[in-house]
Amino acid sequence: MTDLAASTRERVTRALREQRIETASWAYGNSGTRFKVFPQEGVPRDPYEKIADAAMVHRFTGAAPTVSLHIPWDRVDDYADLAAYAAQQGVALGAINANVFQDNDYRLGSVTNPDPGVRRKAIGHLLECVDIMDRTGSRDLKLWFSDGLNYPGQDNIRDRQDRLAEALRETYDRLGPDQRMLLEYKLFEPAFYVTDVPDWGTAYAHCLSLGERAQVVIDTGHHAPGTNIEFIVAFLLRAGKLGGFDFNSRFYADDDLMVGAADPFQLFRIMFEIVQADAVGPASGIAFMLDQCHNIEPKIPAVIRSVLNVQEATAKALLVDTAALASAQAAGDVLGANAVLMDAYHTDVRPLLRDLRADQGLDPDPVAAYQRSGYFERIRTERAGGDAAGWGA
Ligand code: PSV
Ligand code: MN
Repeated sequence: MTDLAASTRERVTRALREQRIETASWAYGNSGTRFKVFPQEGVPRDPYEKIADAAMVHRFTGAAPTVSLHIPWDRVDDYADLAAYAAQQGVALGAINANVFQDNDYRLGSVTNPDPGVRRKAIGHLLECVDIMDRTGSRDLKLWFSDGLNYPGQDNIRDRQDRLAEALRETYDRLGPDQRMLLEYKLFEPAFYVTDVPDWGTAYAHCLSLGERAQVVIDTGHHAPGTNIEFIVAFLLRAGKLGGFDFNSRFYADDDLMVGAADPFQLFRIMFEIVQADAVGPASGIAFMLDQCHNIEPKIPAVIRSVLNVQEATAKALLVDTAALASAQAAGDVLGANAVLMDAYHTDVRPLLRDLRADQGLDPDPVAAYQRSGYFERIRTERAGGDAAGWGA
């Protein structure tokens, strides 16, 4: 990277120092597919141990200072104590993810269920999550609904939208002045015919009518193949409605694999939209979260790898020569404009990131440093007894 101008280097590293990536508590627990969960050694047995693992990711990357919780998987008696433990470990608690998809009552939906009693129960859980946010100091309530239909005629699509709007309204009105609601969409699964929040347009329309503290979250795995995700990013940024990302990568559906693994170029294009809006740093209010499961690979190094993948895509996006791009665009120079973007994408930013880490007092190679640290050998022994955390705990 010796050929980078000092001013470019300075600009890029300044932005990268600001970048914050939130890891997910469930990424540290056992996970799998509906076919098999392969248990791993050293997996956390409770939310405290998940936080200890998240703290290791931050210790080696310097870029992952918060961890998202999932209720009820991360339910504890004393959330203030959990927050204090996190602070002691050098991290903070991030978004609270509600879960209205795992109770038997939710077979026909949660907040859109035809039964008002089930709807009340689901809304009660959403409100409980806001109570928890008050105690953890979390800013964001992240909502994903599995609600939907499998068969035409199963329920009234419009009525379900009304029920959804009512539930969102009641929850939104309970938020404190510094709290936000992030509404996630997903094309399909578990519902196959209709999903009640299937796409960004539906999420956006609900957020628009709720108010400014309701924003859309883009889970990169929740689209049809071929969807242009960076268009969605650009649109929501322009509308001031992009609340955050759930990063992961997918080959087919909601694969929840390491971000940047399947299509690093897509991640670069997404981050370029963020860079153009000057939205990399925390002042933008955009939560850059990971929503991944590591079913066959070791979990902590996989989360570290994911953080590094986001950093690499961001560094490349920051390297785009925006002046050259603007003049090529203004001149209608199609090939020239595309070449400016591709030049940045093809730059090897790993030396720059290694230098940045050395400047920050970090090991230039976080995965290797983690592997040398002896942490895994310690947790594999210490956590040998007890029940490993997983999707249901
Ligand atoms: C299910 O698709 C999901 O991955 C959603 O994306 C949520 O964010 C996450 O689970 C946790 O509830
Ligand atoms: Mn998600």
